[in-house]
Parts: sequence; C-alpha cells; structure tokens
Amino acid sequence: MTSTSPAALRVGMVGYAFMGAMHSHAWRTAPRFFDLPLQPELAVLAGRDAAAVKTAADTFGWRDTETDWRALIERDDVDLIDICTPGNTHAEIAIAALEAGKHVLCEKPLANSVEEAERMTAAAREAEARGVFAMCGFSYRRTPALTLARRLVEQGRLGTVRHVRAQYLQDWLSDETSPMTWRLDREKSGSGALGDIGAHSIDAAQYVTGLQISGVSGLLNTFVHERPLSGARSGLGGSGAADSGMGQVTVDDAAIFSARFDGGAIGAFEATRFALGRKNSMRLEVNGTLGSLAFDFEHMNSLEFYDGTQPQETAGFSTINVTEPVHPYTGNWWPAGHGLGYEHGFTHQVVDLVQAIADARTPSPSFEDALQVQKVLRAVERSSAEDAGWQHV
Ligand code: 4PW
Repeated sequence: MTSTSPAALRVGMVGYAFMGAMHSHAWRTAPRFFDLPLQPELAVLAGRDAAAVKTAADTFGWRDTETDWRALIERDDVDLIDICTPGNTHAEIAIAALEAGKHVLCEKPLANSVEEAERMTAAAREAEARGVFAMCGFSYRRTPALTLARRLVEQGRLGTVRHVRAQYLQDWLSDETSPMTWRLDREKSGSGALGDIGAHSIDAAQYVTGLQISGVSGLLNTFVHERPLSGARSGLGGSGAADSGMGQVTVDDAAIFSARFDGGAIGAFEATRFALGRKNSMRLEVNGTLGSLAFDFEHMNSLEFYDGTQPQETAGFSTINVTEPVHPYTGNWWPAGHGLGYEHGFTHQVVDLVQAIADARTPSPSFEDALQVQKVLRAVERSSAEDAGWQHV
C-alpha cells in the first residue's frame, strides 16, 4: 500500500510579538493534531530588525527570515502570508499579498478604517476568482464552547433570539503608570478597547446568533490620557519608567454601545481594559424564545445552557463541560474532560483555513465578514464622537 503525503502550504509570516508567537504555535501544532489536506510549513518569518527576527525565527521554528515584508511576498517559496502586525499595516500587506497570488490570514480587526477594509475586501474578492483565499483572525469563534453555542442556535434550541449581552473585560490598563504601547496609539491601532477587544465581541455575537448588527448607539471614554513612554512590560501592561517622558493616549480606554440586530433582537456591548480583576473575561449571553446560553472565556471550557422547553419544576441553567469528543474540535486533543486553552482557538483557525483553501471555498470569517465588523466599529465611534445618537451600520 502506498501513501502520499499532502502538498505543502508554505507560510510566510509578518510580525513575531504576541500574535506572531501564537500563530507560529498554531501553524506548528495544527498538522500534529489534525489530519490536514495541506501540510503547513513555517517557511519565512519577516520583521524589520534582522537580529530580532532571526532570534524569533529560531525560537518559534521558522526556516528563514526577511527584513522587508515586500521581499517576503515576492518569494516564490511562500504560498500564504500571515499578517500579525498592528492594524495600520494590514491593508497594504494584505492587498499586495493577494495581488501576488498568496493566500492571506490577517489578524483582527481587519483594518484601521472602513475604507481600508473595503479595499482589502475588494482585493480578496478579486483574488478568490483566481483561487486565492483570505481569512480574518477572529479566533474566539473557534473556542469549542462558542462553536457549540453557534451549533445550538442553528439547531433551533434557543428559538428566536431576543437579547444579546456581550462584554469583553480586561484590567491591564487599570494601573495608570502602565506604559504606552502601539495599542494606545490611534495611528497604529485604529481604536482602543473598541477595536482591539470589542471587535471580538461583535464577531462572536454575530457568529453565534447568525444575525447582523444593523444599528448602534455608543459611548467611548478615555480615563488616562498620557502614559510613560517606556517601562517594564508584563503581559500587555506593566509599569512605566518614571524618567521616560510621557506619551499621549489617542484611543478609547472603554466602549459601551447598544445595538439592534436584523430580525429584531437587541444587544448591549461593553469593552474595557479597566475592569479591575477581570483578566480576559470575554462574555456572551444570548436569550431566545426557547432557551438561553452564557459563556465567559475565563471559564472557556464550559457553556451555560438553559432549555426553556423543560418542565418548570426541574428547569435551570446547566453547565456543559465542552471537553468531550462530541464537541467541536475537542476530540482531536486530550482525553475527555481535560480541557483546552487560549492557544487552541488559533490552532483551530489554522485548521479551518487550510481546509477551506484545499476545498477552494471562502474561509470564515471572510474579509467581507470582517468588513461588516469594521462598519459596526465606525458606527459606534461616530455615534460617540459626534454625540450623534443612533447610527445605521
Ligand atoms: O485580540 C486580543 C488582543 O488584542 C486578544 O484576544 C486579547 O486581547 C489578548 O490581547 C488582546
């Protein structure tokens, strides 16, 4: 009996910080736990600092390095470009990559503006006609509990969705001495809590319910307007050096908005990095006519489900341990009950992207899906900035 190994999918990645490390892990791990139709190879890592990119490549297992993303895209030994850089670079890199015939995985939010996201979506559409595909990295969709939540909605277990409550709560900026980062610089990041973490909630809410947000009214706030320019980093935050000078925070620290969904459901959203004690509490609660579900990423291996069709006497929220082989993705990992972590969503993202490329179908979330999220972000910003009340998306 002969066996043929799958064709290679040679990955070139731009950026090697938090997301770069995470995506490296995903590309390396995916083919070891999932049977993939294409074999990802960590081919080339790109970054501007030659020594630093070489160190990162050695650490994460990349074969070669480049110091210019343009040179990376020109290489004919790379099939896919993975963009793990701040938002202000996404459009230029993604469009050039798609035009050069490379598949693209782009970190979220898709871009820093609707205009950029529209150009990226047009490029993705055009590329797709040539068999080249693009995905945006809203990785939380691939947390098994949220994928299961989507499945329950699709199966009709919630009936008609009426309420969505979505909160993304972190606290790494609560310390006023925490230093500046690109995430607090509008030029680089586009927006603050709204785009960095609120975008995840928007994508997750729309994905789980299958409904799109059609209008919003929002309020953004910045609590701390300047921060030390450098300091000791720990995680996303840290503490600033007293003598490093101060930089201006040009983004929102927190965002709140109400939303209307197609089909009549309404939603309440909140995103903040000032919720002291909440570390990565990405929560979603959905109430329908037949049932409700609730999720919190701080307990990511479980999903709360209320089945409103059960006899009242025994009805109540039940906690599903989303760790069993029948659950999405979990059967490929550890024995039942052993649970997964933050990194697994990224690995599942790679698995689904590779499968979509091999099947020659649009990956999900597509750039078009991510453009819709971008429009919601813009509508919230407009509503808040211009004190303009309700905004259609
Ligand atoms: O995408 C998000 C980041 O920008 C992450 O999932 C969490 O929030 C962790 O860092 C930020």
